[in-house]
Amino acid sequence: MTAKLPFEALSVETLAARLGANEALCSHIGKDTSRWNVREVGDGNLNLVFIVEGVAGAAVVKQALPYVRLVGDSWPLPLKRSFFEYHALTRQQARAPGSVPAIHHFDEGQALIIMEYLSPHIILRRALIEGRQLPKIARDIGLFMARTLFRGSDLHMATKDRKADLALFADNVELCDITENLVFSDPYFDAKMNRHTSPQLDRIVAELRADRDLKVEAQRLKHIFAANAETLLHGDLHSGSIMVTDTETRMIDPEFAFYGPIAFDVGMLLANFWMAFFSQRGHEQNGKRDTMRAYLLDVTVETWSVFRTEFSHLWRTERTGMLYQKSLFEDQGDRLGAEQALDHMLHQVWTDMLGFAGVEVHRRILGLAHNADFETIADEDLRATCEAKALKFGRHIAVNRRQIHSIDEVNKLAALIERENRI
Ligand code: SR1
Ligand code: MG
Repeated sequence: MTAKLPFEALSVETLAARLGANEALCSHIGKDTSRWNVREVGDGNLNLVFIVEGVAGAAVVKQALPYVRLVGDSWPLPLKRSFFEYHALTRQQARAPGSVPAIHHFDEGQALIIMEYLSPHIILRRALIEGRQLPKIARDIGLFMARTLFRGSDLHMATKDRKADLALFADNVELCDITENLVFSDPYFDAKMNRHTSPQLDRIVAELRADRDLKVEAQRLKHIFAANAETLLHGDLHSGSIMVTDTETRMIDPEFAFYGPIAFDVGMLLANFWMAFFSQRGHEQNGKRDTMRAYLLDVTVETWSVFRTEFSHLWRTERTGMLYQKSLFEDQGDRLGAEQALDHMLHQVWTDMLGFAGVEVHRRILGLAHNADFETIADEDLRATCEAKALKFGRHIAVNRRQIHSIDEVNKLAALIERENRI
């Protein structure tokens, strides 16, 4: 038996020596390490990401660090997030084949995953900032969400398997804690790591922190997030966790995976499309972005529609779990009962999705982890104008979520707020 080596962070200089004997990596890129070219490309908040190219191909080596990369070693974070990422990727691949990168190797002790190098894919957020209209994202992401969220729940899984998975992912405590604080609480008080475009947004920030209805709603959503262990979530499904070409869409980075409410992934994702929409005004140096704005709203409509349609299809064809059993409905000739229950469930997902989207918008403008959509707007007054509109929109959909009935209604509001001259 080989002794387990203590964890050691990789570097561009050490990677070839450390992984030169790794069979999985060598089989994908070639074993002549003298021909390996290693680049560190991680631009996320948490991990190291290397692209390793050899004579026979390329691969990605992702390694967790024992702290939050964005903040430094003053904020320790367990390496086990790599374990949860690996297990989430295997489940997502089984439930939505072809939607995530292929895994070549996982080393739990070194917290590293060797996986497929996606090329010429780029991060979706970057594409949207550049004004690129990707034709397939709404369909691909809508299907991914419906398939993973339905098939990871008690609607589909054997309850014994779901409970085992629930227990496995329940240990992803520290990453849940990040979301619980950063998304649902920090934006609404003077938390230490918060920042915002100042002084332009100071007045609005004070108003939001004094907004009782908003704070009650944010805590209600936090309660749902923490207590409603419905399905295995991606847990961090924003446009920075998706890689695209015109013809392909792949979801990456599910290290925040845990059992939570279906509506969370959907809300976080749509929030990032709405933020891309509100940020476009800041990216008009080379021409107006009217068609890009229209495209982004269309993407939200199509994503929600594909999600609903596929979720409904799976409900009718794969409802094999312990919830809403067919023995109570279809087997008694009561198809209507099953459809009624489906409508109720989708209505709940819709209502909660709006709430999660609202608070996601707020935390990306007021909290620690901001979005490049707004951050790359160099003119601070212009950035603040875009951000203020997004904040207003987020507040409306979070607080009024039970009174909003369609995505067209939401998008009409977004378009109205976006065209306002005063903030
Ligand atoms: C301290 S981590 C900040 C954020 O980065 C990740 O991508 C998650 O979105 C998290 O909330
Ligand atoms: Mg990430």
